[in-house]
Amino acid sequence: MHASDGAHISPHGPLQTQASVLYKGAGRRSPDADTVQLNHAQRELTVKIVYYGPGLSGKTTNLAWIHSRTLADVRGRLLTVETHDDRTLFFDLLPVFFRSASGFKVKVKLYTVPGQVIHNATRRIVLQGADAVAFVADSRRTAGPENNSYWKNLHENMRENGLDPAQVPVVIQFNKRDLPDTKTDEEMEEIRKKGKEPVVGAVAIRGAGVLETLHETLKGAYRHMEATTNLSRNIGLSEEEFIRQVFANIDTSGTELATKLKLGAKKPAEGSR
Ligand SMILES: Nc1nc2c(ncn2[C@@H]2O[C@H](COP(=O)(O)OP(=O)(O)OP(=O)(O)O)[C@@H](O)[C@H]2O)c(=O)[nH]1
Ligand SMILES: [Mg+2]
Repeated sequence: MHASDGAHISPHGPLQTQASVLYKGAGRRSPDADTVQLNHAQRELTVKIVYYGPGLSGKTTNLAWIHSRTLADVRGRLLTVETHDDRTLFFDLLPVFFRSASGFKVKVKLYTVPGQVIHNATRRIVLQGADAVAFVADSRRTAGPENNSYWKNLHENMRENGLDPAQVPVVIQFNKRDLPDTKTDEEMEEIRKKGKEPVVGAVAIRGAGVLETLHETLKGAYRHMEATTNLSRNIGLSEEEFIRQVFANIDTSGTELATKLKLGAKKPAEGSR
């Protein structure tokens, strides 16, 4: 378990329960629907962000850090479904809510996929309807082939779900930069220049780069939703307000993002470690 107040569904519980949680939480859209989940009648917008990547790259660690820094009254519980040795079995889910100035309830749902090879079907289901993806890679040189294989796997699963890899924004996080024999900053810069994806370096166990990755991913999600649904006109939500409202509820103190967004320090989240 990564979060003190997170719900833990036992992997040994009744299968029925696990399956219904999985499908209710992750499969909220039909597989081929690449449309933003906007409910005008209920004045609700749901934004789905998926942390994807190889096993043990640090996806759950990213979510646990965000959870520990998010004010308790705007976040839901960190739901984790994992094995005894802390491997994600189905997914982790952290919901964060705010109300826009125009009166829409905005739910940002952060999911992780299970990285173990055998769980590909689950990865594909959790990826359904993603508005943006944070691809968490291990920076160590030895992890290169694994990162490449999961990068391909991400694109295959996007296509399987009717998501166009050219349209869905992806942010690349190179995590575990505290370990020896990692890609150099220059190599990361090369990757940044070659591709269209933002690239963020991270040490997720210390929180370094975690909020920066979230920020880039949310920006990508907003722009994608704006292009398909015109949120600014339809619900009066600008990119500036979207980003400001999310980070108004997260303690960014001591992170590079605080300087970037010129945010003041906030109270740490209740129950944060
Ligand atoms: N040294 C170091 N270890 C890290 C870092 N981030 C995560 N870890 C460790 O890597 C291990 C795996 O982290 P998780 O967050 O569980 O990885 P995951 O990607 O969710 O793994 P799966 O659920 O199996 O897909 C844990 O022991 C973490 O403490 C980091 O930045 N540096
Ligand atoms: Mg995990």
